[in-house]
Amino acid sequence: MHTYHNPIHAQHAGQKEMYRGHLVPCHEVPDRVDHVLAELRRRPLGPLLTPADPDEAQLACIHTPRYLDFLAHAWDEWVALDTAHAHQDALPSVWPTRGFRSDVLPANFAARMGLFSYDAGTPLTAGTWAAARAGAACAQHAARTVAGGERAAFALSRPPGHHAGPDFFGGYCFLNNAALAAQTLLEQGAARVAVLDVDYHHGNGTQTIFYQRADVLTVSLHGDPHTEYPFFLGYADERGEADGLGCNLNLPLPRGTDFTLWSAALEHALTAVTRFGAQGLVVSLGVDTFEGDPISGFRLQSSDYLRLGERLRHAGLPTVFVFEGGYAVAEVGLNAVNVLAGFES
Ligand code: 6XA
Ligand code: ZN
Repeated sequence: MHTYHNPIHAQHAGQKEMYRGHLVPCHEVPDRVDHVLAELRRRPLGPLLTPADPDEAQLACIHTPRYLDFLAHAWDEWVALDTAHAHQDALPSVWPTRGFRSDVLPANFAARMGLFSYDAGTPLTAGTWAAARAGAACAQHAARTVAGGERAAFALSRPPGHHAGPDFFGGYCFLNNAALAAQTLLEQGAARVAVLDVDYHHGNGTQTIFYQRADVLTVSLHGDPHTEYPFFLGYADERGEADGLGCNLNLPLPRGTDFTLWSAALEHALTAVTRFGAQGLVVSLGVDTFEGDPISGFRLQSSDYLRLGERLRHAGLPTVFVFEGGYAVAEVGLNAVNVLAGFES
C-alpha cells in the first residue's frame, strides 16, 4: 500500500485549545503522525511518498473561494494586528448564530474567524495553511494512486479534515481531506463513491459537503451527538436532502461501545455502501475509538483494528484511507497501522 505523508505537518502545531471552558495544551499534536510514520517504518506496507502541490481547482470545488482566501491570509492578518501575535495562535471567540448574517464578510478579523469556524478548540497557527494544503495534496495523490489501479493507499497527514465543511474549520480540521479524496475518485472516473467515517466523532464537515449530492454516500459511525462532539449534527434522522436524499447514513453509538457492538454497526454501514453501488471507498480513519483515547468514549482494543482492516478488505473496493483523529499518542501508530496491515493481510 502506498502511503502519502505530509513532510511539513509539524508546521501546524497549536499551543492551546479551549476544552471544557479552559485553555489546555492541544490534543492534536505533531507526535501523532510521527508515531504512525515510525510504525510504518517498523512494519513496512509499501512505499512512503510525499506529494507535490495540491490541485487548487479541486480545493475550490470542495471549499468556497472566500473561505480559502481567508485561510490563505489569516495568519498574516493576525500578526498585522499586533506583532506579539507572532508567538500566539489565533482562536475564534465570537460566532454568528441563528438569525445572524453570514453573507456579509466583516472587515474585523475576529469576526471573520468566527464566521468561518464553529468552535474555539481549533487554533490557527503560523504553519496551518501550509500544513493543511500539503495534507490536501496527500489525500488527492492517494486517491489518484487508487484510481490508477492500486487496491489501496493511505493519506497520512495532520491537521485532520473530516470536521471541515465548505466554509468552516473546527474540530482541529481546516481542509476536508476525505472529501478531496472522494472528489478525486469521481473526477478520475468512478460514478459513485462512498465515504465511511470510522472516527469516534461524527464527520460533520464531510456530511455537509456532500449532503445534497447523489454521487457520494456518506456513512459515519460515531459517539452519539446527544453527548459527544460535535453535538449539533450526526443524528440518525439526517438522511441527505434534495438529490442527496438517502445518501447519508449516521450510526450514532453510546459511550462505552465495544468492538462487538461497533462491528455490528460497521456491517450495517458496509451493507449501505454495497447497496449504493460505490465504485470506490474513502475511509476517514480515526483511531480515537480506542479504549485509551483521552477525549473519547468507545472501548476498541488494538487487536480490533486488525479485524477492521480485514473487514474493509472484504468489502472489495478500491480504498483510500485518510488519517483523522486518535489522541492516545503512544498507541496511535500501532492502532492505525493495524487497520492497514489487516487490510493487506
Ligand atoms: C473537541 C473535540 C474535537 C474532536 C476532534 C476529533 N475539542 N475529531 O477527533 O474527529
Ligand atoms: Zn475524532
